[in-house]
Formats: sequence, structure tokens, C-alpha cells
Amino acid sequence: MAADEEGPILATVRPGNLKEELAKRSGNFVLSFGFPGSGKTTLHSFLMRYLMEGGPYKTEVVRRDHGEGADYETNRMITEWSREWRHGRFPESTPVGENEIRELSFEVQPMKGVRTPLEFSILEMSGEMMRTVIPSREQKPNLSRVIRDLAANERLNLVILLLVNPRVHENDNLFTSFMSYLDANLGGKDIRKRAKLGIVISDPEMALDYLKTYKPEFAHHAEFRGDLVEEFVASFAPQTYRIYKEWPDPRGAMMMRFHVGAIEDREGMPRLVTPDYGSASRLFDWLYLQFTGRRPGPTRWQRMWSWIRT
Ligand SMILES: Nc1nc2c(ncn2[C@@H]2O[C@H](COP(=O)(O)OP(=O)(O)OP(=O)(O)O)[C@@H](O)[C@H]2O)c(=O)[nH]1
Ligand SMILES: [Mg+2]
Repeated sequence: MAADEEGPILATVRPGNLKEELAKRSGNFVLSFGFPGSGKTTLHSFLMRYLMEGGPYKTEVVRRDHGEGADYETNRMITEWSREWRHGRFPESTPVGENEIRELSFEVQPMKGVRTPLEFSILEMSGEMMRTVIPSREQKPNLSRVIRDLAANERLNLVILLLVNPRVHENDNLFTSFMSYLDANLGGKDIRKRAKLGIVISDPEMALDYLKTYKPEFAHHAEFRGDLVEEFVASFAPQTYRIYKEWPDPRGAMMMRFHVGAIEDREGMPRLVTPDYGSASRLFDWLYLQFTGRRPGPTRWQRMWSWIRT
């Protein structure tokens, strides 16, 4: 296939209207929350790339026909993401506006071992519409109805991913304002008892620079992983760290970096030169476990068998 030729996108169509539906829907949902530029679209598009091209899965995009051309737009977005990644380019920032919010659903079938298919949705939405949750002197905290409906819907299995943007200092303020907003607006129901929590640090190279700048004792570290991830959150987002530590079910809470591979600077723009699906695979394994209760792929027996044979 030529570099710019589009491969087929397998699709199943389910009817629905995004705004009306989210309040009533059941199923699995991932809500990525973070400032503009915190890497939500990068994570969504790279995870999609892993599931459709990089990993041992058969993945179909489930089209939800939300009417008014939204479906066509979703299509265009997926095609654009695939094309841009093929050239190593990061996705564009998501347009602002309620009408620009898109839901994307995937049906993922592992090809080996535990083959239970998983269907889950993600929400593509601009971070500009999330930062309004921070109260200011002029403005009460405010959040899109789409997010409120998602958080209030007890039939959904909800995973909240908090995307930490290593370029800004106010991540802690954003996430604690978000939790306070949910506490005040879900009729007394505690989102912590129902949802799972993932804290994800995008752009690990930038996070490492930041850590080294403010904590010289980390100057000798070459890679941002393991303990450094926890150190970063504990130091620069201490209240968010507490939320994570106090999550009612510790098995439903995780923290990770999101690394996409080796990056070069081309005329001031980052360019992915060697993709690395390690983070995408770890994230998907965790999501699969949260939603299905099992790990995808080879069972323990299959892993042991292949170990004996090698
Ligand atoms: N070098 C590098 N840059 C990254 C990485 N992840 C994200 N970026 C940069 O951050 C930019 C913003 O990422 P997005 O994924 O668009 O952020 P977003 O949260 O979707 O932003 P909004 O849609 O505006 O809310 C990307 O275009 C990249 O330039 C990374 O791992 N490495
Ligand atoms: Mg975006």
C-alpha cells in the first residue's frame, strides 16, 4: 500500500444521539481530562493506531450515527490521524465547541489467549472546555453537560484519565477543581466509588527536563519512568497524588507515562521517527483489565508453555 493510500476502516453502525444518549447509555467509557496540549488527542490517536496496526488485535471502529454530519466528521478525523501518524506528525489540537465533541467507539478482539472482545468509547473534546472547571473571581466553575452526563450515569463503567501536561504548573488546580465539581454536582454520589482512575503524564522528555530543573537530585537520570513518574506527580501535583493514593479501590487506580517513541525536532515541530507501542500496550492492558476483569492476550499457561519451549 502506498504511504498515503487509506486502508479500509471496518465499521459497525449503532444509532444514537451523543448528547441525549450519554445520560442513558451503558457500557465502557474512557474520559480523558486535561489542559489544552496535555496530550489527550495524542493518546487517543496513538492508542487507536496501536489497536488497529501495532498490536495483536482485530479492531473495528464502531460508528455511532449521531446525525448532522457528525459521523462523517468522525470518519474524517480517524483518517486524518492515521495519515498524520504515518508521517510521524502529532495530531492537531481539537476544535473548541460543544458541536465539535466526538465520541469514538472501538470493538477490540485479542488475537491470542483471552479473546473476550472489548467494546469501549472515548471522548474527543478540547481542553479549553475543561479548564472552565477552575473557579475564578469572575466565573463560577462550569463544565460541559456531556461530561456531567457521563459522570452521573451509573450504568457506565467509567475510567477517568487525568492527563498531566508537563508544560504547565496548574495541573493540580485543574484536577482538584474537577473532583470538587463532581462532588458538588452528582447529587452526593461519590465518583471515586464507581470510576477507575488513571494518571497519565504525556511528553515524558519534557517531564524529565522539568523534574531536573526543579529537583537537581534527579539530574543523572536519563529516562522518565518507574519511580520518577510517581515522584513527578507527588512533587508537582501533590493534591492529585493524594486523590490517587486514597482511591477507594487501589486496583482501580494507576499512574504511568505515555511514551510514543523516539522524537526528533524538525523545524521546531516534534516528529516521531521510531514509534514505540510500550505505553499504548500497557495502557490498553490496564483498560482491558478494568473493563473485563481479565488481562488480554496469552493466558498464564500459554506464557509458561512458550517459555518452556524456548
Ligand atoms: N515531543 C513530544 N510532544 C508531545 C508529546 N505528546 C504530546 N506532544 C505535543 O503536545 C501537543 C499537544 O497534544 P494534543 O494531543 O493535541 O493535546 P490535547 O490535550 O488533545 O489538546 P486540546 O485538543 O487542545 O485540548 C502535540 O501536538 C505535540 O506537539 C510527546 O510525547 N512528545
Ligand atoms: Mg485534543
